[in-house]
Parts: sequence; C-alpha cells; structure tokens
Amino acid sequence: MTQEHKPGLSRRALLGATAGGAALAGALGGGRLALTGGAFGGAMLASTGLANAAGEGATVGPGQLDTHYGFWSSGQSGEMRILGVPSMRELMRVPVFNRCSATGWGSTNESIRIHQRTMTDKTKKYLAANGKKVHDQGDLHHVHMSFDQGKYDGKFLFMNDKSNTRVARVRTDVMKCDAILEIPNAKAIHGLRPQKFPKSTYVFCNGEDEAPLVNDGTTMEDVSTYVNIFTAVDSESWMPAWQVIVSGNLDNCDADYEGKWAFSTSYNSEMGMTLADMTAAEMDHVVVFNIAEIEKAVAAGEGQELNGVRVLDGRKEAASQLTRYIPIANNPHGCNMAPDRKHLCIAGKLSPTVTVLDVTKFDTLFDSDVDPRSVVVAEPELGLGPLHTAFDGRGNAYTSLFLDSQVVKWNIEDAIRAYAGEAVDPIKDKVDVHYQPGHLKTVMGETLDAENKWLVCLSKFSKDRFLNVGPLKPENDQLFDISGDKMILVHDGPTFAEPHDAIAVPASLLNPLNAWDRQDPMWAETRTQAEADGVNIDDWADTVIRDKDDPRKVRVYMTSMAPAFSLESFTVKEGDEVTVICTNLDDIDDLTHGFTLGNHGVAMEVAPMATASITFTAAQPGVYWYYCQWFCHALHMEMRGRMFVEPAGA
Ligand code: CUK
Ligand code: CUA
Ligand code: CA
Repeated sequence: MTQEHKPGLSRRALLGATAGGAALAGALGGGRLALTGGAFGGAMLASTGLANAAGEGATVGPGQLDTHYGFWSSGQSGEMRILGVPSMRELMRVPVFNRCSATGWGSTNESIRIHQRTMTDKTKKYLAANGKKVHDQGDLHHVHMSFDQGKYDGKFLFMNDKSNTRVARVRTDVMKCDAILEIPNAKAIHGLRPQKFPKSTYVFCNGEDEAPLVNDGTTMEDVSTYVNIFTAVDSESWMPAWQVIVSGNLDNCDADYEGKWAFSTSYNSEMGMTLADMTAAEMDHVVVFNIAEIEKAVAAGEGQELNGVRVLDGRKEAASQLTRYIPIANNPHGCNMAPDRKHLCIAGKLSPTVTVLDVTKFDTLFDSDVDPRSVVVAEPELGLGPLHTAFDGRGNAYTSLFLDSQVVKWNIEDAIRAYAGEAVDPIKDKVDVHYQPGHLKTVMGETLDAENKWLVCLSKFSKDRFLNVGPLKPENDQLFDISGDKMILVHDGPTFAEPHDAIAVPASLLNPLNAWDRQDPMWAETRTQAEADGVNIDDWADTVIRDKDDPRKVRVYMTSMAPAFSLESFTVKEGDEVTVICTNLDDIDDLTHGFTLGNHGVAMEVAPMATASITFTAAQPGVYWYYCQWFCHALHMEMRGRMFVEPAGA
C-alpha cells in the first residue's frame, strides 16, 4: 500500500468503500500488481487469480498480446493513439493534425501534402488569403471506424479537429493519416460519426460554432446572420458531399442502423453568444437529418453552391423535409445510438436525465401535426451531469455522470416501462470513477457487435490517483469489467492531454502491414519527381541533382540499409532549397531508419520499404552531420554522414 499524498482527501476511502466487492476479490486473488501498480489499489482492484472473479482476463503478461485494439483520440495533442485493451498499454501514437518530432509528420513533404490538401481552387485562395499553410496543431475529440452493414469493416478511422474545422482519415493497414480536409463554410467540427448502414459512404460532421455564412467581415456583430452547418463528407474522396444549415448549434452526433437518419445534439438552440444566453432556454433540441430527402434536394440543385459545396437550408423557418427538431431538456451533450437498432440516447448534461428516442418512429416526425416529443419513449433520471452513454449489447446502457463522478448502469427496456408508468427502477448499478468522466466506451459498443466485457471510462481529472507531476496533471482512463451484474474497476491509466473518446475492436479485425508496399500512394508525388530526375527510388540511390529550371533547388536521393546510408556525404550551397529523399531498403519487420540533420530542425521516420522526403534551406557554410535516429543496429551510432554547405558564391 502506498501512503496518502495529502491528508484529508477522503475520495480514496470513499472509493474503497463503494468498491467493496472488488476489494474482496482483489484481496483474495492476489497478483495483478504489474498492471495495477501501487496506488491504493492492490486491495481495491480486482484480480485475475480468482475463478469467476470480476476482472478476469485483465492481466496481460509480459510478451502476451492484448485481445483488442483501442483507438483513442488525444484532444489538444492532435494525434490518434493506439492502446492495447485490456492492458491499457499505449502501443503507438499516430500524428494527424499535429507535428511530430519523432516521425517528421508535419515536416515531411508526404505529410505536408496531406496537411495542405485543399478541395477546390476557390478554397485554395481562401487558405492563401488567410495566410494559412499548415496548421501543426489540432484538437482531436472523436475517433470512429468505418462501417459496413452496421459493423466495423476495419478499413479506416475518421476523426475531427475542432480547433481548425478539419477532419482526417487514417488508414488501418499502415496506421498513417492519408487525408485531411479543412471543411469550408462550417466552423469548429466537433461531433463526428460515420454512417453505419449500408456502409460509411458519409462521415457526418457537426459545426459547433456560429458564424456568418459568408464570413468575410461584412457582417460580424449582427448575430441574426450567423448559422451553424452540418456537413456530410464523402468517405472515399474525402471531400464534402453536402451541407445543411441548421437552427441552433451542433454538438455531438450519431447515425442509425438503417441508413435513414443522422442526428445531432444542440446546446445552443438560443443562438446565444454568452454563457447566460446559451443556457437561457428550458429546452434545446436534437436535430434529425433525413438523408434521403437531403440527397433528393442535392440532386435537384436546391439551396446554393458555396465554396464548392451544395448548401441546403434545414432551419426550422425553412419548413423543409430535410430536418426535424425534437425538444430536449437544457443543453444536451452525448448522442449515442444503441445497438438494438432502435433507441437513441441523448444525455442531458444540465438535466439529470437521458432522453431515449425511438428512431423507428422518426418517419412520423415528417408527417404534419405530429408532436416531435412523441418519439420519446423514456427519460430516466440517472444522476448529475450525464454526458455520454455506452452499450453492452444486452439491453443495458452505461452513462457517465460528470458532476457525480460516477458511471450508472441502467436497462433501456426497464426505463421504457418506468416511463410508461410501471413501478420499475431502471438503474442497475452505480460506481464512483476518478474523476469527472466524459466519454465512456464498451468494446464494439457503437456497432451491432457490441460486447459486454470491458468498459473504458475516460475521466477528465486524475486528482490524487498518481504521483504528483506538477500543476498539470494527467487525465485518468479507467477500465471496468462489466461482464457481471456489477461494474468492477480493474485498471487506472494515466493519459496526457486529452483523450475525449475511444473505441475498441477485436484484434482479429485488423492486420496491419510490417513493411510498406513500394507502390504505396503515400509517396506517389515523390516517385513522379524521381522519375523526372531519372532516379529509381525502388533501388539503390546515391544521386544529387540540381534542378535545371531553378538552380537553387537540390534533390538528394539516398537509400538506407542497416547500418549505413548510401551517401556518406553530399555537397550543397548556402541558401539552397534542399530536398532529401530517402528510401529504406530494409524489408525486415521493425527495422525503421530515420534521417535527422544537425542544426536544421530536420528529422523523419523512414519505415521498412518506405520512401520519405523532407525539404529545408541549407544554413551557413560548414559541415553538418546527418544521422539515423531510430536505433536500428549495433552500428546505429555509426549510421551517419556529412552535408557540406559551401558559400553561396562558390
Ligand atoms: S465531447 Cu469531450 S467529453 Cu468533444 Cu465528445 Cu463529451
Ligand atoms: Cu538506421 Cu539507426
Ligand atoms: Ca441551451
């Protein structure tokens, strides 16, 4: 047992008391120390040693593989993370919207091309006018996998950048981002979900912030000109398919299992610009998007074309068939479709309730004179600050209570019966979590394959759960075994800023490559340039080429093979725009090389059989060493060479 860090903190004691069953199981079972560490925990964390004990299978010993991949967002870190579940070991960080010192993401030409990808010439102008080239920062809240027939297809992961109104796609075969899009017209993409059925043709993207539709400074103070925009992005071309203007703003979203609807929560139906105004109304709403009607309107050329996108008007006053608005109590947040294909759960946030909507009744909303609240089939009171809901595929829902710092397990059918007047308590269990949870997720819980084994709860605060690391504390992701009637805490996992959301999928769903395919599109443009230079980048290359048309540009082609670069040195001139193109000819698993150039801020990963390139300006005359920064061989330290920079006039 470790000591208390501070006196007077009763939270541990409280947790210990409420998790009594777990404490007992842990005490009896022993073990699990490798994962649980010291914190309070030995006693309260469950063990695997006990037959039928909760937490069974949570231990993943040295050399053992996890049964599931977890994909975590990273909030303001701007990357996607891969964790093993149930060990909660962090396996990889995949830079997406951020710049990465280790891999050169955001610095290499291959990644900058993806960062700079623009949808139309018009948008390119818009980007240039704002002086924006590459944002190397992002706020990534939501990661979701592509679907086929309501189940994950294992192909892509989609994610948002709230801070720069962007969305990105990650390929699961190489676990690299292959497309980023800055969405025009909308502002601050927050909620993001793929279409579940028949497949993820669209990725639905919520614009959270209100702004004038044509946001060019001609109108700024006049809030009546502000709109919010819902965007469907084509998952293949990674271009906007269409947009819908809505009443109020958009927070979280989801889609149904029939391919008919998308839905979004709105906490600012008031279109308020201040906290007081945003929380003024008793009811906000959920927007229901009618996909078929929207596609019909797009095909008919309705609405307007703006920055290359068809924009339809789905606001209340437009009285169209595109949208419907279902009143929901004050400032709802989470929007989670249950795997029973029927029930949509809207978390109340400022209301202690979750509102359950029957999506199979949504057709009736588009008849006239129907009370939009007639699709509400339950509204259980669960506790304070409900944010998000997860599902176990057995009819149970798990809702995070931010203010109560709890997770509540409740039964959807029982909640429906209670709403109909029966004397039944839908609440089945409550556990304290540490501390103030946001999202929570079950394995496959947003698909028809929902599992009932693990629940991850992503808490915003770790409080006294870990060694003090200064004023900035880690967050805390907690793993629960939900296979029994009670939720049992089996693991705490500190995380850095700031995973909002996560998904977990069986390891068998994915089969990532060990070495790149030489024909991968990632370096297609680099290949084209090499061919123009008469260089074969699939073979040994040790060529330095000065551009015929622009003599300030130099391209340096080299290969890496442990423990040497093909070029021991190369020569350029001060001020040259130098591009180093490196191909790793080692096709051995795990044998990544890198290229780091001294005093130039240049470093990049070159994974097995990959080509990577990076462009920089040669500094003042002198000798500069480059080296391989991924420890690859006994002679890794010797894997280096010199760049000679001659005076410009020489
Ligand atoms: S939001 Cu973070 S806790 Cu951006 Cu999904 Cu609810
Ligand atoms: Cu190659 Cu280190
Ligand atoms: Ca509100």
